[in-house]
Amino acid sequence: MSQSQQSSAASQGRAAGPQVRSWFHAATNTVCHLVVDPQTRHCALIDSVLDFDYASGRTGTAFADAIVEYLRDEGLQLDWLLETHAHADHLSAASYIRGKLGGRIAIGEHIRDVQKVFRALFHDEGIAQDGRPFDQLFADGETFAIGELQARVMHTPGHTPACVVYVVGDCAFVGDTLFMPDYGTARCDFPGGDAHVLYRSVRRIFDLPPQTRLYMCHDYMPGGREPRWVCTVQEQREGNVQIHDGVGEQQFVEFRKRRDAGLGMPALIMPSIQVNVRAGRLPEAESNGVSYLKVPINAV
Ligand SMILES: N[C@@H](CCC(=O)N[C@@H](CS)C(=O)NCC(=O)O)C(=O)O
Ligand SMILES: [Fe+2]
Repeated sequence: MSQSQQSSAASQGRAAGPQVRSWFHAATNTVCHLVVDPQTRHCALIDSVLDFDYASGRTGTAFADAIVEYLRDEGLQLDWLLETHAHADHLSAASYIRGKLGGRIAIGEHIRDVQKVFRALFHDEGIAQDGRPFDQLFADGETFAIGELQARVMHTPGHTPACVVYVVGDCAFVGDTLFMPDYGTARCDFPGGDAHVLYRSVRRIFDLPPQTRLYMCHDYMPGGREPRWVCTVQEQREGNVQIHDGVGEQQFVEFRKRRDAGLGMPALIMPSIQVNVRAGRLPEAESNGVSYLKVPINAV
């Protein structure tokens, strides 16, 4: 079975649990996951992507529309549009998709801290500091329902202060904490990022049952291999090139700092942040009806 299509409890011969279908957004190496309760046909969509051509300032909905069409064709009821964090490398399509299908947009409660930082950096009072316009903010350990499935939120800071992992049955959607074992972990040099903190968050993920299926939010296809985005806790603990069980906190932090020092900023960081702290909405249109994004000059 191609990972580029889907993996499901049924196709893995497991008892009824979440069914997962994933879409890979090649332009930003992002993976968007749909979690379905097979009993009720209710579902949650995690980390959706709005197409964006920076040079022309044009947004596009081809990627999101394919997902909307799939949900409609399958007769699925979208309960949640979940974000694992305020992404720095792509625009969220959560607001756009909510407009088509309904559902509630949710993120970790520490998004408030992230909003504060970027409200100041972008000098933009249109960015709230109280979590608006997200529909729901989740605390560590909080649970919520996707149909009859129970989902649990784990606060996993390090890459950003607001990162969360969503655990649903024997699946966990890890956002940007871990990547596939042959690539490693997320960078920790964004505002509020911290490699020590990421190490501890990853160790909490490693404490999940060894056969838990971890779904990544990105894949950078090391060595030019095909995109992949799911593996078990055990595979990560045994083989993650940056943070397997044999790697201690200090060793990891030294590695991460060295690597982060050599990384350029993501191409879409400026537009992404301004849109994603607004739950995927564009800044309010100005008096001519056009929405604008800012670039702070020599401020980062
Ligand atoms: N070249 C990519 C960079 C993407 C990037 O920085 N990804 C973040 C996640 S938002 C990361 O953690 N990368 C880890 C690494 O490359 O070590 C872009 O421009 O979008
Ligand atoms: Fe990220």
